[in-house]
Amino acid sequence: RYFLSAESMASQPGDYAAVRKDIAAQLNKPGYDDGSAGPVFLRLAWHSAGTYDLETDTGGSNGAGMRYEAEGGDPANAGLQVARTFLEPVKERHPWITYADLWTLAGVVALKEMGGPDVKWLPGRTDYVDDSKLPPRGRLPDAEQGADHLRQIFYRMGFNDQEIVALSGAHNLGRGHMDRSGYDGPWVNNPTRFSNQFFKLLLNLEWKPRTLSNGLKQFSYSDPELPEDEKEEPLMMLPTDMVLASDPAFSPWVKKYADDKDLFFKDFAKAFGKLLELGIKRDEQGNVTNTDNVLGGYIS
Ligand code: DDH
Repeated sequence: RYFLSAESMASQPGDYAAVRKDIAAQLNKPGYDDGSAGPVFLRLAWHSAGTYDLETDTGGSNGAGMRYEAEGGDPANAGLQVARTFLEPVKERHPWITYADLWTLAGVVALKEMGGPDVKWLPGRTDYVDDSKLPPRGRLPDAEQGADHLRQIFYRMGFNDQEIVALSGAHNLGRGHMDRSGYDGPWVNNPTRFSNQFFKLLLNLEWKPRTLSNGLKQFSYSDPELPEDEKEEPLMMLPTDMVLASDPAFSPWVKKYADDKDLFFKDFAKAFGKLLELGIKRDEQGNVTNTDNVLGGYIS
């Protein structure tokens, strides 16, 4: 017989359902942004994985390198400590889960809770940091740049043009923060609900260039029909978002996803699942084989 104690809140190693539940419980954040930690969880998952380089097999979510200044202090990751702090109580309840698994799973759970598709997720990432696998800075995309840059960044991870567009649809969620990236505002009116609205607005609104006080350029839309006192917060697009609509190979996918939400959800789920697996090697049972560590994982 087990006696109930505070410890009974904790879970058995491997009980990912319990972790999922606790991540979901962390999403509701009244007073923070648009009331949800969901968007910043998704961005944490993406930035943890999006440093991967296929050619050198460096970077990626394995190792949770963002815990350290070299990666966590990258200006591209500004603000993501907020997400990591929100997840700390979950780690405390389930100390057996690695940060690398927790952060990627948080993205998957957040997406689903915000109305998005199921993404296939497998555990097994370790928190062992192999110095030779640490990504240099500059691996994540720079919003001020153009199509060549987007291709260079995403081809490096092994994605194609269609996958670039699908993944970029994540900007249906969340917002730019002046004190993080320097950009300002949400892409859509309901930034905590996943949909294909980002693509629809990208194609259908008249976006006006706007230079922010910090010198960054973004594109802006506010409804000209609304009287001054009813004006809502303007919507925004990054320069790299606008490129998706103008580039001849990207734009057909923008149109497809604007027209077909199911296709977008299916393609997003597939590409996001692939992103989270970059650099993780598994055997046929799904067990990770590149866990050359005894330090990572759970030490009881
Ligand atoms: Fe992004 N993103 N992202 N993004 N992103 C920002 C916010 C969010 C770029 C730049 C920015 C993806 C691709 C790109 C999310 C998910 C994803 C911000 C604002 C910038 C800047 C950050 C801030 O100020 O807090 C660029 C450039 C690209 C690109 O070139 C393709 C991808 C692939 C994803 C993904 O998840 C698959 C999410 C979610 C946010 C909202 C975060 C928040 O806190 O809200």
